[in-house]
Amino acid sequence: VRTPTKEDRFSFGLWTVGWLAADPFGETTRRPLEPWGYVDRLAELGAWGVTFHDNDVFPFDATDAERDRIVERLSRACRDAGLTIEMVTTNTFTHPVFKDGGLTNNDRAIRRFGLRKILRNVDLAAELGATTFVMWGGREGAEYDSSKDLHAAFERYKEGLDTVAGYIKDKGYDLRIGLEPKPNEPRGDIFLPTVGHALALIAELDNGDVVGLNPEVGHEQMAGLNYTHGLAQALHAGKLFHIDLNGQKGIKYDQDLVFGHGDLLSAFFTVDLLVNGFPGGGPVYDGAVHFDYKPSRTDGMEGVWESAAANMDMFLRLADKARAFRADPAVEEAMRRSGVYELAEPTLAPGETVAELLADRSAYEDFDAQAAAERDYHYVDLHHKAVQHLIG
Ligand code: 3MF
Ligand code: MG
Ligand code: MG
Ligand code: MG
Repeated sequence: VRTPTKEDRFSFGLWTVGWLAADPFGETTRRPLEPWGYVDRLAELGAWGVTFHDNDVFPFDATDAERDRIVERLSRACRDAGLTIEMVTTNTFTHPVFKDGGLTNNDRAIRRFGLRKILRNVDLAAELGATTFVMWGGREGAEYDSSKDLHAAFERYKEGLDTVAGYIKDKGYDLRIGLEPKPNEPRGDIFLPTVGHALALIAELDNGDVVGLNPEVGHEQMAGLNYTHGLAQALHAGKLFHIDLNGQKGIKYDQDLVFGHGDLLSAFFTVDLLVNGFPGGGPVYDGAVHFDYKPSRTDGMEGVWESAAANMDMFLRLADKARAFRADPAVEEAMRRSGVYELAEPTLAPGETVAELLADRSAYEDFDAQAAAERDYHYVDLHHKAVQHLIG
């Protein structure tokens, strides 16, 4: 497998390689570097971009002067290393002021503060040339159903998103918002738990044209859902703006394993969709290949770089295999036999009206459902060919 290059558009959150491995039961196991201390090594490994939360870079209570100095230092380091700051996001979850959320906090003054923190960071994102602004509302949620007027919570979420999106448009920033769904953790229940929930709220926004999604592998899988299907529906809606790739083993806490180190078969089909697109054509993802993983607590600093490289290696290996899978004539034939290409043909003939469908006796009255039910779709054989390509 070749080594990654800038053309692969791999990017990493500073909070990924920079995770010091404190968990709810244990202290940190690694020592921090300065934010710019991660940049050179990522570039050497073949990354193209970096992303960060405001407070991955400067403290929550930094003065404006401090903030400017630190941001300038980071942006210079990125420029020198040839790395693009492609996405910026806001931390509205760590400080205790956000313990009941930012945009949906019961406390109005905190909601106004949260909105201001996000808007400040929109300006910073635009200034640094980022094109995606992720919003993960990790504290927007509840443990107790008695604690929230849920209708009001969705109204306030909508108000907050519309305010941020409207600001981006008024300023003429070349920036789009990517909402990041997650079902739980840290809240018992987080609002916008899945891709589908987020798409539904986006459709209700006044400024929804600049609002889309940043789905994360582990987050959909924590809800027991199929990540590739989530990506596909976001693409179908024209809303797949950004992705968080990582690994997860089933319905449990957010593991943030290396991409492909959780559900490998699912990762194969995710990469198949990202690099090959839909079999019958359709929208293709053209954004960054962004990793949101955590180097394991049991790894030291060398392990951090090994695991960062493993994410890119995994993606490249799966991309090779997915391309070989689709290019294999036996697979093409199996897909044909399974009817995969037939689904792209509209069910009604071009220009056909419902009245004409109702008048078509062959579609119903004369249709032999018993005979049609005899069709063997051979899906297992097709899937086995995919698994054969995957394991080589
Ligand atoms: C939490 C996450 C977040 C988001 C980030 C924005 C801390 O489970 O995945 O990472 O990805 O806030 O991208
Ligand atoms: Mg996550
Ligand atoms: Mg995760
Ligand atoms: Mg994430």
